[in-house]
Amino acid sequence: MQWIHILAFIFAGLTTGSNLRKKIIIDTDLFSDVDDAGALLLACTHSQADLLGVNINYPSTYSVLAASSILGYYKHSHIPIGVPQPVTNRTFFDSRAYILGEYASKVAYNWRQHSDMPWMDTSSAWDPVQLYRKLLSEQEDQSVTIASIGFLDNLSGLLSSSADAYSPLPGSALVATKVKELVIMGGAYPCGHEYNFYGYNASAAAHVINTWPGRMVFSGAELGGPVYSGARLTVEGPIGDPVKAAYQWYTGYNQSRNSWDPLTVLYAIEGLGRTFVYGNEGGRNYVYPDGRNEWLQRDSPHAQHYLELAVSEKDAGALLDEYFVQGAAMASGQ
Ligand SMILES: *[C@@H]1O[C@H](CO)[C@@H](O)[C@H](O)[C@H]1NC(C)=O
Ligand SMILES: *[C@@H]1O[C@H](CO)[C@@H](O)[C@H](O)[C@H]1NC(C)=O
Ligand SMILES: *[C@@H]1O[C@H](CO)[C@@H](O)[C@H](O)[C@H]1NC(C)=O
Ligand SMILES: CC(=O)N[C@H]1CO[C@H](CO)[C@@H](O)[C@@H]1O
Repeated sequence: MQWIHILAFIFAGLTTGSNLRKKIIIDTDLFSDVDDAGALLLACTHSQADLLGVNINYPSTYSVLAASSILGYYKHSHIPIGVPQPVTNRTFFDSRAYILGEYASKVAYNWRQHSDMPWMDTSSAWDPVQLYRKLLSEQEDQSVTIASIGFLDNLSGLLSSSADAYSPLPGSALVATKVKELVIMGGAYPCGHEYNFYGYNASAAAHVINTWPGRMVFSGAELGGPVYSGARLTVEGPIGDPVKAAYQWYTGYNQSRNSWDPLTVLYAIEGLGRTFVYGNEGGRNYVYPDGRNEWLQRDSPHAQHYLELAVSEKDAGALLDEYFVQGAAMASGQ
């Protein structure tokens, strides 16, 4: 695995402080799975990422506060966070396997000194659609990458939005003008029935995927499912790191987790690089009303792709682990 270390260091060195950094907005549930926390670690610490904002798409107080604590810990407290109101106080409980542990409330509370939201008070969070409209309107045309690693409701709201103080463009035109690429963890390829599309509001998923006026790249269940990461962070990560703690609470010490979301964000930041290839030639994704999806051999006005790994599953997991451990070490000043 030595080449991975060397590569990651070269990459980090070459790109630090460069203006090649990708402008990224993350739309995350940060609730039932810990891989969203790994994805946020990447987005905050990867030298090629310029995080503009984070929208939460699961309406839990703890998801918002956990995001605020994590961003604050990684010195990104200036990054705005959006959530649809009203929020509930729901927490995750693993009623399927009774193995996975809840982490969002614990990260939110124990790192609350890093958050700029008062404990249990999310009233300063943005409305997600307004936040999208503000952030997009401030950026150059075709410059923003959105990484969707949860439910699609906020993005559906963005597409349906009207002109406002931020932009005279309706949502769809604003997206077509400002967004370079929408990267989505959801669905399965070439076809399947995956949670992010059916689990919350399948109509919102269908609306976004079937009508998005620009380029889309998909990361399916089969991409990140067999790639495991996180164990090294729980062993080697600095003691005060919130994402290390989140993985420890969720999976346990030296245990790994599937890498759906961090792989998706890695693609959003680095593009294909050495890690990914496109799995399709032409065609487009289609989402049915029940959240099933299928790759249709039908032309699309904007390029659509789904991702496959260009490296082994083991090497992809090792690369993520390397980024987690390096990013966490850097953030703690080690
Ligand atoms: C969530 O908990 C806080 C603090 O206990 C309480 O003030 C608030 O009303 C609760 N929110 C809901 C929706 O129950
Ligand atoms: C589901 O999404 C659709 C499309 O965005 C929206 O019209 C509808 O109100 C949403 N339903 C719920 C229950 O949020
Ligand atoms: C972590 O787990 C790996 C294998 O799963 C093992 O080789 C290693 O010794 C463990 N490390 C610690 C510190 O427990
Ligand atoms: C499910 C969900 O959270 N959807 C929301 C996305 O954002 C818009 C406005 O910001 C809300 O009205 C939706 O309810």
